[in-house]
Amino acid sequence: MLNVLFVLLLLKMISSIAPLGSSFAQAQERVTKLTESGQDEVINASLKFLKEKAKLKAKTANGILGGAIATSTILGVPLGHNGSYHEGPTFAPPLVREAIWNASTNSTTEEGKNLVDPRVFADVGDIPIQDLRNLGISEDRLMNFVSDSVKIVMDHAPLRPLIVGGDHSITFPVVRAISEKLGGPVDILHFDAHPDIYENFDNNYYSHASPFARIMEGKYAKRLVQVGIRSINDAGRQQIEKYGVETHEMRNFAKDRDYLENLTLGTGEGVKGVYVSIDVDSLDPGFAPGVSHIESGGLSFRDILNILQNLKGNIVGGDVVEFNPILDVSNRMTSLVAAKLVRELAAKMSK
Ligand SMILES: [Mn+2]
Repeated sequence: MLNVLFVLLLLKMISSIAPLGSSFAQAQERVTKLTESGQDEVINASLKFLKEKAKLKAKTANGILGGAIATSTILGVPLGHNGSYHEGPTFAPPLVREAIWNASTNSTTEEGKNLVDPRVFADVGDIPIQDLRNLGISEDRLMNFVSDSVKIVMDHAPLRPLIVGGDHSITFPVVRAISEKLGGPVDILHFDAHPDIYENFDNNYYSHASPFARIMEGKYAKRLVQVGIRSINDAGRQQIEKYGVETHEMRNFAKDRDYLENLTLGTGEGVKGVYVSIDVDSLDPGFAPGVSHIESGGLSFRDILNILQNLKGNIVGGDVVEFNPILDVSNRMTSLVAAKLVRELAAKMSK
């Protein structure tokens, strides 16, 4: 009797996917449709969850002492599978968050902003990248989900997105979202050992070695100012030439320092603001050993802060990416370094 019931149940399941008599191709198509509509439900639920959190944070930021103009808002994007060497950055956001708040230091930034002030700093949590990958989501839909999540943060003034990655591939869907939302390009200040501007790397359109090619070809940025670059080949130089990128190589840093410490960005015609993207490997590995691509001869922490703190411009968003906790040293030094980058960028963004 149980066997009969089991066979009946199995027949019902099969017929719900592929009605008897239909071809295998039809059945496959049906499964794809069912899967995609199921994914849609999960995506919509995730975006709704994010929306409710952003709504609450915006209310809090607006609710005291006349509110804020810009509240830097952490959005964790734990995506590491577009890395070409290690996937560890997928584990970074919770560790960075812990390092922001642990008792190793107080909550006041260098220039005196207090991160416990809800007008300065908010956090809307991490988005469920791995959950969606477990459901078989396509790469295009996953990157669209990242963009849609950023737009939801921006829907809730005064919140402005400060992305904690993740590998560098996420900068493309983030900047695309910001540019689409603001209705024009941004200028980008980009700290990195690498220009990340390959037209094609490993045949992965979304490779972490290509986000700035995607951004420039999509015209989501006008000026791209790169600092800390010290690993660049002929293909990279051709791309930099093609897109008119302002690349400041590390070998010329002593000469370029004055210029970089007096930057004004985001003022060109039609430009909607400044985006700051910080790859942790822009720092010399002596300052930040927990990264996937160790490249000696980099910036000091103070070099980055001198450029960032003196920057003039309306910062509409930013990211800190490529911290790899799996390769960090045992006292978690790099998580504290990445956390301080987030804290100081948050202080700079907020107003
Ligand atoms: Mn890099």
